[in-house]
Amino acid sequence: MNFFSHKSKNADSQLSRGGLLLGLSKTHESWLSRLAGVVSGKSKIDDAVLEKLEEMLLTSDVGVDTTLKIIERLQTRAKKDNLLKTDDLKQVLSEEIENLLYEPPALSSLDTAKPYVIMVVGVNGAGKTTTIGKLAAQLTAQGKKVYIGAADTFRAAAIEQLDVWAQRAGAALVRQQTGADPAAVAFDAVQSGTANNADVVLIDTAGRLHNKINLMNELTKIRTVIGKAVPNAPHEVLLVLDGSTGQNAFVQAQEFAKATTITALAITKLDGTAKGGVVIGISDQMNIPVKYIGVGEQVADLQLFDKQVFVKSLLA
Ligand SMILES: Nc1nc2c(ncn2[C@@H]2O[C@H](COP(=O)(O)OP(=O)(O)OP(=O)(O)O)[C@@H](O)[C@H]2O)c(=O)[nH]1
Ligand SMILES: [Mg+2]
Repeated sequence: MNFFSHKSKNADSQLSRGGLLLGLSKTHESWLSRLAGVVSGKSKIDDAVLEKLEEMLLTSDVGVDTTLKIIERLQTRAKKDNLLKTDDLKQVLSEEIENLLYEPPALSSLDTAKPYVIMVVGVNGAGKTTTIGKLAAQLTAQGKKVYIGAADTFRAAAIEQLDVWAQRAGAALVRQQTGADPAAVAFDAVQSGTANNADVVLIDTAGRLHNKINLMNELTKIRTVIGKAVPNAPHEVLLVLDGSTGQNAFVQAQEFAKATTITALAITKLDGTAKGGVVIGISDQMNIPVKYIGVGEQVADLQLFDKQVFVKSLLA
């Protein structure tokens, strides 16, 4: 079974019996109660209903462009079928949202690239280290050999935090002292992962803002150096975004992608917020796939993004 394939529904414990993500329940409740307001007293989906729906989506962190796209599609459908009932709104809305969401193709490079190197980046506190810890634990549980590089040498407690995750996961941690050159740590990690026949190497990096040029250049340096240890690595540069910041996460994704190479997105902390609608806007507007979502603090709460499960968890 390949963790990187959507065919393997990992971490079933996070799913309720109906196959819904429990961690999205805050967003789910908010959407359902607001949708009830949108259709209240109406039996047909008309312009007034769509106007209210537009307002609801806009204030649910879906974002302007994506909201307008959804409303336009619903308008077209309502025109075609002027008996479109408000009872069907949840169903047609689910269909249109699902059509917008981009699901990354299953990656086969984990099978071909050994080690498969994932470099994890993002702003301070977004959930990088936690995401690495969860990923490491899920991978080792699947029998993969995992190496982790502690290339956040900036924050004092960062290496210890990662060490706790590595030990829990049964992954090897490659570290140096606080203040060491992060590119050198990343190089060491990839090199020793290669020498020890690791399947996956995960590289943690320090939190940084996209507008700090020197810090962005540091990421470029780390990436280049990793490529010297293993050709074509890193195979994935994963940007971690804090989903509970709503539209702010969206802006961060755009700005980070402008400042450096990003190949995949992880959106975390969706359990603590009703702002989960942001995943729809990010998935629709970015040319980078949302690959993982974080819906809690346990290992199983990092999930491969599955658009059907996601939409069902919002609207069922
Ligand atoms: N509820 C919840 N908390 C999360 C999730 N992901 C991360 N966290 C929490 O967010 C906080 C920050 O996580 P870290 O992994 O340390 O974030 P980081 O990006 O590595 O932070 P820096 O290294 O300081 O930049 C921690 O308290 C995590 O437990 C999630 O999906 N759900
Ligand atoms: Mg960290």
